[in-house]
Amino acid sequence: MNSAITDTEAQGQDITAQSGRFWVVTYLAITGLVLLLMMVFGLLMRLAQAGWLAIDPSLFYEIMTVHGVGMVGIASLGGVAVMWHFLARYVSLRAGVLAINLVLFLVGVVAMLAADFIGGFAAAWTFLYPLPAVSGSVWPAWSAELHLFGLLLVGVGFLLICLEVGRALIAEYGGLGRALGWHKLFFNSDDNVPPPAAVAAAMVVIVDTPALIAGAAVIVMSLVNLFAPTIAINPLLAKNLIYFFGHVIINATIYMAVIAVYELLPRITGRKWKTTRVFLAAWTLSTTMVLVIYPHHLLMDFVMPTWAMMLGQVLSYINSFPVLVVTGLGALAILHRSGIRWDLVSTLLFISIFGWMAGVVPAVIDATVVVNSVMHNTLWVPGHFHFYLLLGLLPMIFAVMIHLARNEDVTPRGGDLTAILYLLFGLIFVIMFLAGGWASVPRRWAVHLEQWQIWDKVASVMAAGVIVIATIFVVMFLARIPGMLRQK
Ligand code: HEM
Ligand SMILES: [Cu+2]
Repeated sequence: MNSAITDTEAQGQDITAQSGRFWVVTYLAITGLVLLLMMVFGLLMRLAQAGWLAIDPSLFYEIMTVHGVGMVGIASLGGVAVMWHFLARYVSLRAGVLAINLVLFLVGVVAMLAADFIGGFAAAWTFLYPLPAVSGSVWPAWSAELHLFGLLLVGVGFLLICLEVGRALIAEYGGLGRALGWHKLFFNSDDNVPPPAAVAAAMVVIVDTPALIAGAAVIVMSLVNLFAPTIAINPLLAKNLIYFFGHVIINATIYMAVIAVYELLPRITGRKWKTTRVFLAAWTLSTTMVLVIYPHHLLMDFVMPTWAMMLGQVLSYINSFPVLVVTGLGALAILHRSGIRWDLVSTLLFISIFGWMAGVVPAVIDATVVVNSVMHNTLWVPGHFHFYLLLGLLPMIFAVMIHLARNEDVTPRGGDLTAILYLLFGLIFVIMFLAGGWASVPRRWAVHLEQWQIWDKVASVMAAGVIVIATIFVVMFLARIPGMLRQK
């Protein structure tokens, strides 16, 4: 780092750090509130499927669209907040980008809410071509246009974040390869070795930038098709672009949020999370693989080239393991004989590692062609991704919220029972999805047969439990905001 910082520079950095903190807190507050709202929407869907609540099917699909795109969007916003908060200690980030992204995000969200709830757009967060334009007059073209336009704004905002984080990493480490620690990995050089937070951020920049560009490209193509229906798109190309975008974006949310594990467990236990060569190799491997395994979403598209499918299946098996293993083993190594006294933050972090690891198992099972031909489009799919998002990603974000609410003081203060209740409710909730999938209950159906509803009913009760506990976490955070902002 630069040792000759002048007073004005130092002052400038201090102000940047302060405004960075303001935006991170704002991001997390919005994340908490939107998460709760989207969870309630999820509960409404589950209640409708259980037969306990009458919802018009077209409203169900509107809610499903809002819940899907809303959760993915807010997971990204929360992930950015976590990444930014910790990364800002190592590289110099310009907080103004957070403000610009937030404006684009909020305008985009308002556009999508209007398009879906007023215009009736309900083509799911995957907006698969040509559905937006061919709704069988369920929704007018303007609502599809407005929704896609809103999504485009949100994507552009996140692209700006990626560019800024990429710029800061390059400025500090001299290149994205060096931010991934390649000089240490390949040449065993100990020169300015990036901390785990920077390695994860570099991976996110590398994978999210092309994903967001692919997403923007296919959104613009769909918009052109909506305005000029004679201009058609190759549907297979559209599907590839959409799933490349969607797959990478949702995966990257965890790669941002896991920085909380790398930063907080060491502070709690007083031990360092070292950037070893094994750690670096794992992150480099996952960086490349996460980009090429998206065809596991197209395993039933027989027109896809066979090699792409084989790549999708085989690399899906391997993809998650490197980072999962270094994170899981790294956490165990840090915890082993550390004399840790469990409390809310550490328990949430531990749950998050479990939820992420365990949630990957049903995902990998589904990425197998013979299984996929049975499980494709069943509730198995929401089963696996709710597993690692609800029990992997969210606990990481909640842990950071509570950590900030406690003024970053890591003295154990109890509260682990609340976290365990969250795990319990969440686990049974996702198991109900998996059980439905096991019995071949289709996903994305507003109306369920009576014999499926037992799982829907149990899931509804558990979802209510999850919402209560999540509300406690969010309120703990919101209540402490004035104190957080007053702090240096
Ligand atoms: C209390 C918590 C939650 C409840 C009750 C809930 C409920 C639901 C339900 C009922 C569906 C539709 C399943 C179907 O029949 O196909 C769904 C879909 C979905 N959920 Fe959740 N969910 C919750 C949390 C989350 C979280 C935390 C995320 C991500 C961070 C998430 C992301 C999604 C996505 C992406 C879809 C797919 C929508 C689609 O098929 O287009 N959910 N959720
Ligand atoms: Cu995927």
